[in-house]
Amino acid sequence: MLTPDEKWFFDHHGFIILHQVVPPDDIQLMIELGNRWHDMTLEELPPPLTSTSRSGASSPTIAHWINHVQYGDAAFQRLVLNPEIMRVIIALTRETPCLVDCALTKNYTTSDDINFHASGQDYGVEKGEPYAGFLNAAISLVDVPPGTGFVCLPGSHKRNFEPPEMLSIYDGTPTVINVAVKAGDCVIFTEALYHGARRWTEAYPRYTVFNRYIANGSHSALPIESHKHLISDEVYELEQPAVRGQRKHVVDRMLKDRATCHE
Ligand SMILES: O=C(O)CCC(=O)C(=O)O
Repeated sequence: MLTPDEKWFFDHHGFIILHQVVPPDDIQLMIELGNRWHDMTLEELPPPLTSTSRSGASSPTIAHWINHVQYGDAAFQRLVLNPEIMRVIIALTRETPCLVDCALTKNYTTSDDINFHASGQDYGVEKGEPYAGFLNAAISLVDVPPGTGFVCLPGSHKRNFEPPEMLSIYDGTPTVINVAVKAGDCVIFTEALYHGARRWTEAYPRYTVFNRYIANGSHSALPIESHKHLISDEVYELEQPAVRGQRKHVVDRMLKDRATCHE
């Protein structure tokens, strides 16, 4: 599922970049939906869409996100099941992914910086294969030029030592990497990696879909039983708890599709 070069890159850096994995029509549609939903008040959002960033607990200038967008349109479900992204997610979760979040974030030039943070320490190499217990697939819907957007401390996912406290997201290489991407690119990173985001600089807003997956267990937010009719059976199954050693039908189907493609 992962090439030797990809395994090396992910193990070394804590992230991997997949180029041009989303069809342009879907990118356009997701931006249009983003514009519509981000202009709505919390009460106007079509259920079960919501925005935990607007609960009042966060800074008003935080880069706002809309949660559960996969229930809002099939384009986000296609992204959740994107074969190229899932190829990497399936490999890194040891074939037991559970989708725990699907959020569409909009950054303006006035949105706050996001300082370095990380979640969990669930990263390792087992029998020569990299494993990550908590993954984020960040799909950019717009071009993100150098100097703005995603940053990380490469290698920090190994957590052998904690990073110095004084590091800034504006520090340069070799300590801090800033990842420039094009619309349709996806950065998959382990949440164990220290990461953040520099202030947005462009005249157009930055749109990113963050699809988060875990390799074991589940999250209380998903699936949303009252609205399961809005998602496909495969997305619903992907939201079911992940159990080590128990492969979901959707994963079986995707592995079979890949095998057929390579026959
Ligand atoms: O905006 C970004 O690229 C980083 C977002 C982030 O730090 C997060 O989702 O935890």
